[in-house]
Amino acid sequence: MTAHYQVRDGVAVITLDNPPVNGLGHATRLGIMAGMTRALDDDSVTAIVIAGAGAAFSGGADIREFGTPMALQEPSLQTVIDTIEASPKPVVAALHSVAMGGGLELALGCHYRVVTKSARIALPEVNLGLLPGAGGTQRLPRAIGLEAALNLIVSGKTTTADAFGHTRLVDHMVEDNVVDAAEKYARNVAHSPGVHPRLRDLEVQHESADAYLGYARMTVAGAAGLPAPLKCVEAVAASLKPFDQGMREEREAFLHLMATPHSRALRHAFLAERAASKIPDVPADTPLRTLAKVAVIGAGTMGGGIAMSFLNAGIPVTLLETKAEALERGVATIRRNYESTAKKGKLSQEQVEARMSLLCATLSYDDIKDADLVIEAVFEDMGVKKAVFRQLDEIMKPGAILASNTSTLDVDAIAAFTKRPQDVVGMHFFSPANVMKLLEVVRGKHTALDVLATVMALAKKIRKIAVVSGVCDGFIGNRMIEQYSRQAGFLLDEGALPEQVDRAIERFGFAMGPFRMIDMAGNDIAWAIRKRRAVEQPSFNYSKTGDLLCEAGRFGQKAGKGWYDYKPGDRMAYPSQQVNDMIVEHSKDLGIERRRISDAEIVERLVYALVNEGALIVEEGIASKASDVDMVYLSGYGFPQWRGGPMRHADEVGLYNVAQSIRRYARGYQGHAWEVAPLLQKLADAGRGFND
Ligand code: 3H9
Repeated sequence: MTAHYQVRDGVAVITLDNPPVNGLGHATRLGIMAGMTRALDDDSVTAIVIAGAGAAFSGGADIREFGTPMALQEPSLQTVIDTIEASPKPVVAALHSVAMGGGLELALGCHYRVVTKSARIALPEVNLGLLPGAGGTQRLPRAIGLEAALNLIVSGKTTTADAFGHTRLVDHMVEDNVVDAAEKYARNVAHSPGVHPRLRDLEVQHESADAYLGYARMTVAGAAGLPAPLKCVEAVAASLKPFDQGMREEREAFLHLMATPHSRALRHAFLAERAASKIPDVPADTPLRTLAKVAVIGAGTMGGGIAMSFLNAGIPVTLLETKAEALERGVATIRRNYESTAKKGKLSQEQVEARMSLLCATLSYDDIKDADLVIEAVFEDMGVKKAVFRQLDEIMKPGAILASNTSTLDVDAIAAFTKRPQDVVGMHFFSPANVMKLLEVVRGKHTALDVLATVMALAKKIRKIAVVSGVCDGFIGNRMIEQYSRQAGFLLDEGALPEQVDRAIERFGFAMGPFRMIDMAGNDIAWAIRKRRAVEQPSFNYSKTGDLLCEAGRFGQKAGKGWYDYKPGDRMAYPSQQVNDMIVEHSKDLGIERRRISDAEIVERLVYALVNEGALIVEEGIASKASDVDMVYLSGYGFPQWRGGPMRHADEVGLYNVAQSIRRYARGYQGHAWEVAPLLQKLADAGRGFND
């Protein structure tokens, strides 16, 4: 049963009970309807309360049902709400903890709402590329006013209920014990004369609705390519019309949005994020190791950023360096970062001090030996890592988790420097570590299951999106980006220029094209990787343009010149005549007659390079599922959210079509770089997708 029924002293209490968040799936909707029927048929019942069991009133419609026939199966949420609203016996919603999406819409259909002050209220459908589709766009403006409702619906943001104390959204506010309060409230209103209040009967008033809505339309028009925000505005605008007409317009827009690729991708991204925390062979009830004390080794950019991630979550950190000067510099940088956030008004001075007070700086390994977790963020060199891990193995207490922030080195080799490889794990933060959401958790051959479970739980605490990767060169993200960057280079050889490549992929939705990105990260870093690769894998070739660029000292933004020119104090990338001439000259040297390359080809080659490598990564078990690859790209590499990640995008295009394109590119310039990944081919042949 996903909804319980009980009668207490003349009040029927229908309790939603569909863990984890009482999603309003088909079984729950059936349960509510069954409860309503029983309550209406029972003469001893004078009023009805609808409440939620556990940690939520309701998180809304069951997202996992979307795209299946169950989503629209009767009784629909609409039918449930209509039944409640038409009930001759008063229905009181008891809202606690979370009332979101369809959950809030269900409550708005009740006659009264008793609410805990701290309940989190939202209509977040827009984040899923949707709009509230069970009357939210019509009833919320009637409850809290046009402007407030529009803001909530278009932003999808969560607000605590105390902000609505003075509105028709809340009939009675309580601190806690909401069900008791709702029962009491229900008894009081049970015998009120006349019909019970229905939000649908109110009119939406606004002094200058046309002007306001015109402004809102203009504002959301900037939400590039996304249809939902504008549809939200239109649906809320329809709340000025008669209720039933507004409901019809809302319904039509909801069904339209549900079928868009944007919504499919955003729903995928939502579920992929939750799925990433689940590791197939790590049971959900794996006991976690205690993590009370954390240490970070290395106070450089990475170590400082990692330390800040913990301080931001209220977790004390000991920061260790070998030289006093480097340690002082590291601590000063952390303080400066916080002070600058405070200057922007995003932190109070007290918060700055509170965070700094959790930071302890030391030059002695003795001060970290009883830490539960130590994260090494020292120079990316196996010799240096070896010295650190030998030392850690000697001094750290038994059971401590020893983590490396390496982005390129073999975690199994690092683990082998210790006598406790089961306690060693990779924690690959992305720079700036205090800002970037992605954390690749690198699972070594011997990493213990409870170490993985503990690190994944910790990631949630420090608000990172953790994805598990097996050990391979570059792990998931950088291994894939290498193929993408390779194609970007080959495109230059053939006829494109950096600004065209960047513009094409940015129009596709990437936050930043490959050349602007590498100018920011530093061309010298990629150069060093290519040099290493030339020794390890001589047959793995690249366009030489990147080397020519570095030989000219054009290392990127930090040098004031890279693929683009930069002006002091200005991060804007200006196309460089010198670089463009160098590229054209290089094509001539190769004997290539440059051709006009379409933006569509640029996008396909870059994105399919990711997809094909992603398929190999899934096939090899480096990622345990395709949606993990998507999460890496959505949270760490600026892949457009509304495309759901490279693998999801490939599913949308159709794997057959992706494989065909790859085969076509394999016949072109540097075609040896393309070979359809066996998993991609297998799924294409079976008419399936990566995420099916
Ligand atoms: C809608 O309502 C449409 C209607 O307008 C119209 C209908 C006709 N369904 O985030 P967490 C699961 S659209 C199913 O880690 P937290 C989630 O997958 C919906 N499952 O926890 C995860 O499962 P698992 C509008 C859901 O405490 C578990 O709950 N509503 C749903 O950090 C824990 O999730 C939304 O968009 C759902 N609706 O945050 C609300 N919600 O353990 C989206 C969550 O198996 N949800 N799950 O991995 C949220 O914002 C957060 O999950 C919430 C809890 C704040 C509720």
